[in-house]
Amino acid sequence: MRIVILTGAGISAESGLDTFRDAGGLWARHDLADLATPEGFARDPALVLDFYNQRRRAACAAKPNPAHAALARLQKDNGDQVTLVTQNIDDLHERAGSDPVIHMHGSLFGALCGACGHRWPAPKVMRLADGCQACGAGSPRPDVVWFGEMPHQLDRISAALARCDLFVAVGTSGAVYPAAGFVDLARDSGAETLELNLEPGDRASAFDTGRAGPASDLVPAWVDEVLGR
Ligand code: BV8
Ligand code: ZN
Repeated sequence: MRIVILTGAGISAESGLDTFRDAGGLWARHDLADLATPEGFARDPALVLDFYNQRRRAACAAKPNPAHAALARLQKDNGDQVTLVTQNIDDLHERAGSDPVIHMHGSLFGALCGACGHRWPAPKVMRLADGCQACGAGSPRPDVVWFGEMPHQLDRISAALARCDLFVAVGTSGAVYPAAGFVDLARDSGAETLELNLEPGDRASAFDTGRAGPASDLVPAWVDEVLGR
């Protein structure tokens, strides 16, 4: 059975990482226009670098939780039948043993030069003064996808959605596109769709089935079911 899994910030919540739209979440405390758009970065690059330095520090201090571990187990037992796509920019899926992980919105652990497109591993703390290693231009940015920017590997994701038998969304509010539309692509290609979330997301009605609860309970139980089939 070919499975596509899409994870969001909710899968890392029990590892202590902030979500965006829950009470007290990142977008409740910050204006996403200042921190997660190219315009915001152009206006105040130091503010944006600091925001991502803080999140990189938090991600390094966090540990994968049983939900990450269960998805890694599923991937190990099912090889190329499982396509894991994450909207998250932390590395908890990798640290739980998942491989490959499609980071459609980029990663905290990558740096990108806006001038020449060069990419390199991000230092723990990114500073404005650290120019690009290839062209020397100033203000390199985190290699993440901001609002208005093209997410990564969409053709690979769409191809997997077009031929999957099951699409599972874990811990995502379904508020941001094109990720929020993946359930429609999966359903249109005849796949079964399942939402695992603390509470129903914005696209809950588009899923065949929804289970409510914390990811660290729901995901291991669901993986046991799939592996037991
Ligand atoms: C683009 C990276 C052009 C940076 C992020 C229609 C089509 C296409 C685009 C648009 C469109 N309509 C509007 C747009 C523009 C925009 C958009 O969608 N805006 C929204 C606000 C309306 N989209 C874009 O700009 C995208 N690019 O459109 O390019 C294009 C067009 C078509 C096709 C291709 C390209 C780029 C968007 C990417 C922005 N970058 N993050 C960073 O991390 O700083 S967005 C960020 O928020 C995440 O990456 C994620 O994508 C998004 C949603 O976050 P979630 O992960 O879902 O987290 P959230 O807090 O919202 O929800 C948490 C969930 O977890 C909740 O449901 C909660 O109940 C649950 N939960 C909590 N605790 C637990 C739990 N679940 C289980 N267990 C728990 N313990
Ligand atoms: Zn450069």
